[in-house]
Amino acid sequence: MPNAATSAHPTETPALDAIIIGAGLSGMYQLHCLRDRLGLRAQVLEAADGVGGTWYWNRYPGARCDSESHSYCFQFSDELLKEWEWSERYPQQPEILRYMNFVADKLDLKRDIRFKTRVTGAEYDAARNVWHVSTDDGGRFTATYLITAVGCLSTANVPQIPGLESFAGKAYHTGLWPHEGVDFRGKRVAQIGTGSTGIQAAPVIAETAGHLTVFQRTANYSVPAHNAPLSPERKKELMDRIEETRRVMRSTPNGHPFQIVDRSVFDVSDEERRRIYEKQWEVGGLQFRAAFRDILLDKKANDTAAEFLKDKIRSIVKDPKTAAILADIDHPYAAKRPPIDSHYFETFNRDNVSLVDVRSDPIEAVTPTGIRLKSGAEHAVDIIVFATGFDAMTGSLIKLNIKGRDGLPLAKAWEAGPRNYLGIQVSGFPNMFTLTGPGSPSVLCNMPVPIEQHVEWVTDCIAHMRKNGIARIEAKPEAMDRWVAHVNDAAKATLLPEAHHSWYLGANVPGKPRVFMPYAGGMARFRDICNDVAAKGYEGFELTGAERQAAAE
Ligand code: N01
Repeated sequence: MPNAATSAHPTETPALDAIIIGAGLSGMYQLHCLRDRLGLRAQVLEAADGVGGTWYWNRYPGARCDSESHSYCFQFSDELLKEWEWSERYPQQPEILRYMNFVADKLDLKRDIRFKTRVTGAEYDAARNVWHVSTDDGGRFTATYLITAVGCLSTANVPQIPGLESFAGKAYHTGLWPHEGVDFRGKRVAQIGTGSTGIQAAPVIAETAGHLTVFQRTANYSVPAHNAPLSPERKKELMDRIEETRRVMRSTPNGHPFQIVDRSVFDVSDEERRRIYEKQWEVGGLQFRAAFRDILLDKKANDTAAEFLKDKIRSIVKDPKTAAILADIDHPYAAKRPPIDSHYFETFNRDNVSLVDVRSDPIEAVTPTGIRLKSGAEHAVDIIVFATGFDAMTGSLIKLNIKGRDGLPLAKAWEAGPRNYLGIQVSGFPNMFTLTGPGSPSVLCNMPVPIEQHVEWVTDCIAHMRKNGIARIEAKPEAMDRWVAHVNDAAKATLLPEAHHSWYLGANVPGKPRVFMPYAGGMARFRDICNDVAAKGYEGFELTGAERQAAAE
């Protein structure tokens, strides 16, 4: 990277208005907004050879969205909504990838996306008020605005298990799945991890594997998805209710198309509560937690849901020892991202599936032939599937090697955990916007909703800057401090921090600071806060006019 203080740049005019890093949902929509609404010169840089982000990389068996298909798509355009038809209640990865290509083609986005181009560094040049971005193919780009659209769950977390490099079989991480697929037929497969991904993958792997051994460190709840094809009647109903769905999604704390019922767990009798949980179990999916308003707020209320779900595990899984390990859950229900499944617990009733508790007997090493536990027990396998999650929310941003004013690395600014304002801007990094960054509601929501909100807010902000001759926007340190405190308070008002092994806290990556990263105050509230900030002239941001900028140089 050029040193901002000393390097001479041949051209004084920035070649681009904006560089957007990533061509997932957020990068695609940001490009559309900046290019087609504001008329700016925007370029997307994308490491993959296609659009899709998460849905490009996560091609593991069983990969599908846990949001219902009609809500997991852009809402900003009726035309896009009406021209696309989902086939199932929960769309599979290939269908979502097709949808994203449909959107990219429809909006003619691909001509401004440079594929197979990985960003290796970005540095703010204070003298010229531009960002210089370098890429792995030797590319150099300069732009006024730097917008990261790298997703929250895109840096694979492969545990550094001693001996892994000696493994003679094949090892795969679910988030970096080979495009040609993996043939499990007749193979002995180890799956490490039982989060949302592992719970989706295990039943599908078990269908063809010779034997599947699931290595579970933290037992997890799951609710059946009850996935099914969408009938023509249901498709029509969803189409007729576009407006209503959109209204609900914008008003709920998590951006899903269902309301949380406004009643306490303790407003009803034990019998009535049981009946309600049974009904929610039949409805299936993430909606289970919406049965009462206090499930994620009050431990005693949560216990009722947790006990119901543990009972379900014990009733489904036939072997009592396996059932006991699966139901030995140490955190409140939904304090970790709650998985939903298609026959996950039933999978443990198959003859070719076994469960290993690596909480009581941890994995000690990978050997050339399999996995060895601390007790000395050996599990011979041909394939290891790491469903071990991601260096979430901060990993992909830090990896970009971003340097702000005076060469301050983002990694240094976030040494003790992420600090920003509204999840979108970091003091010391002017004109840089982090879409769905830590401190935003993002991962606690149905993602397209926070994505659209963040992109639209950034677009309005940039439009405001250009209209008013503002050269630079930067979060004030005190606004950032207040936001970080507010994010902490919002998390503490819930049971979310009680899941000590959660990636929300960075606990899944050794050495990562334990900071609750997403904003738990709810999407609707977040939207109001952001709108209010903008209405008050971007309160909490330092806005520098072009003249002041020139005088300062
Ligand atoms: O990852 P996770 P994921 N030894 O971090 C275990 C989203 N998603 O890929 O809990 C043994 O949740 C780890 O154990 P522990 C969704 O937001 C969305 O499943 O750390 N085990 C855990 O069991 C989700 O939350 C969809 O003790 C080890 C598992 O690996 C997020 O992605 C679909 C280990 C990791 O679970 C991440 O889910 C799927 C080790 N060394 C996922 N290291 C949609 O629907 C880790 N584990 C859109």
